[in-house]
Amino acid sequence: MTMQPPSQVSAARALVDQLLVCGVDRAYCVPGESYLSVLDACYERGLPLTVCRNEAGAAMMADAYGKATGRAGVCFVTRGPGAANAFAGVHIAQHDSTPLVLFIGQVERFVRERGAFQEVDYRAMFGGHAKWVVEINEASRVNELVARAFSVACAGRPGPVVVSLPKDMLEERVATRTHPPHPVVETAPGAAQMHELQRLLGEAQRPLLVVGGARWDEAARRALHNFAARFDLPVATSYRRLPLFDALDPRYAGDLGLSANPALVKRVQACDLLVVVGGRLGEIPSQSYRLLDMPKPRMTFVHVYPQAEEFGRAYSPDLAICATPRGFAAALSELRPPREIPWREETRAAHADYLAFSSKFEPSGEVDLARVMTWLSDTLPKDAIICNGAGNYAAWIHRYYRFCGLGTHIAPTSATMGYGVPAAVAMQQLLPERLVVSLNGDGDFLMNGQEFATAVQYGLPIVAIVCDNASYGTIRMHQERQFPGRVIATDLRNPDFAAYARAFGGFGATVERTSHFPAAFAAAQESRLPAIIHVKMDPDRITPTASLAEIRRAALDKS
Ligand SMILES: Cc1ncc(C[n+]2csc(CCOP(=O)(O)OP(=O)(O)O)c2C)c(N)n1
Repeated sequence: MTMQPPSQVSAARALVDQLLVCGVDRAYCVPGESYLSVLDACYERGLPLTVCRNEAGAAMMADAYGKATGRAGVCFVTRGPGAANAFAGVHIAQHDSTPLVLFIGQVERFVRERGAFQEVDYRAMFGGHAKWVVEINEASRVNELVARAFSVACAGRPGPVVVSLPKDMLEERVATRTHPPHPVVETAPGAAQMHELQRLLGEAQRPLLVVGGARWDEAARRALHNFAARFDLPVATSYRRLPLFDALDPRYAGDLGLSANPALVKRVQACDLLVVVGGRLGEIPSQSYRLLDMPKPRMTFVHVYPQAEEFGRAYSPDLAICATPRGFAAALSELRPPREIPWREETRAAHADYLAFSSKFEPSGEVDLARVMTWLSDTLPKDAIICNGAGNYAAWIHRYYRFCGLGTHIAPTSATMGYGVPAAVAMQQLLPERLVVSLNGDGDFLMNGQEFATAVQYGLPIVAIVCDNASYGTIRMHQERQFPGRVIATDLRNPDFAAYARAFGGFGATVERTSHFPAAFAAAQESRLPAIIHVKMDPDRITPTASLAEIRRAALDKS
């Protein structure tokens, strides 16, 4: 049989063909003259693009897509300023272990190294952030290198890959064939390691599991729940990985993130076997590296992670298992619980502590975010998706919202402001039948609030809630702790966010009392438009537990 000679197409067209082979069904972009030929190839091949208002928004949408699907999110931006704007998304994807491929139009090859218009060395720019940065200089290698970009982004610990595309290279005609997509390999634990884990569980009196990281799917999550049920193990979730374990499962012990329940922190410190599955136990879940002794925790420490380089980075494990969450979860059914489980009461107490912490209301102003969050948690469908960025307002989500399904919370572990709106846009477009709610601080919202226009453009009825305390509240809190009373650069004079929504063609409502929130939310949903609910908060209610005045007083007393 003779092989058909490959046909001649532009490298841009070869690239888009390769994307389709790699399973890409949407890309997020801000157009640029540097990669017009790729846009045209998308036009020709029917690859859907979501056109955004800022490359930061586009890259965050691609990250949210990657988080929700486990497949690489794809973003196209122009050189120089476009790439600079997209940087935030690459940073998030690195910290969150999200597979993401960022394509950047680059200057022509024949002007490289002259400091040509918007020329940037992307290896230098993204080198410390991306898993791989490649500039494709040979049109004939587009298929090979694009296929590899997806492989690298998804392998082991997933992360971002940056592909630079010189404009003239994209326009060259080449005879190429698409490459088969690389398989994404699940690594499974060895029999000896599972045997050792079985032994450790047999000896434990007070074990505790912490789940985190990426690369989970429904089957792995279910297998983990079954394992926890058979062993009656208490399970905590790592920072911003709350949906990995059902909050209402009787074994859920709570969220080991920012402002974690002090009872949970104590419980982790007092356990005799700590099994961390999928996550890194980074600075936030390790409570600023004060949770455990370094480098060797006092308890027996088992770390399950998909990339061996991570072991011992902060904490030395007694048992290191290099496996993906799916590979590990699939092996859990082999383990047998002891005939008598000594920690049953401890598991009941852990869940009771969680329930008590997440239902205790502190004093508040006219708007009580604890009650708003509880109302949302009790009222929204269990598969509603909550997206947020960073700010103290998020502490109420972590504490009061009870997540009960994979992918129901999409938020950056890098605590990057401005993520909540683009993430919600991406989620609503990906999953049109689901209710998607974006939670934002006032400072947070205006970092990428322009993507509300994208929601309007594509008819995506997200409900964006803006928690307006007229300040960069988190920083004001830190300011009061460190420099009490010396307020600078943290006050904000805000627009009317409901009017902002209407000006964009959406629905807007303002809420100044807790009791008005449900009606505003219902009206937002009934409008079937992208909506903003402007929630006016008391600036003094800065955390779920302490007011600014209390924080200032405590700081003054100390000084
Ligand atoms: C992109 C980005 N810039 C700056 C910060 C530092 N930062 C963390 S929280 C915060 C203030 C957030 O204010 P706001 O969104 O109004 O929420 P609040 O804390 O008032 O609830 C800032 C500036 C950050 N995390 N991300």
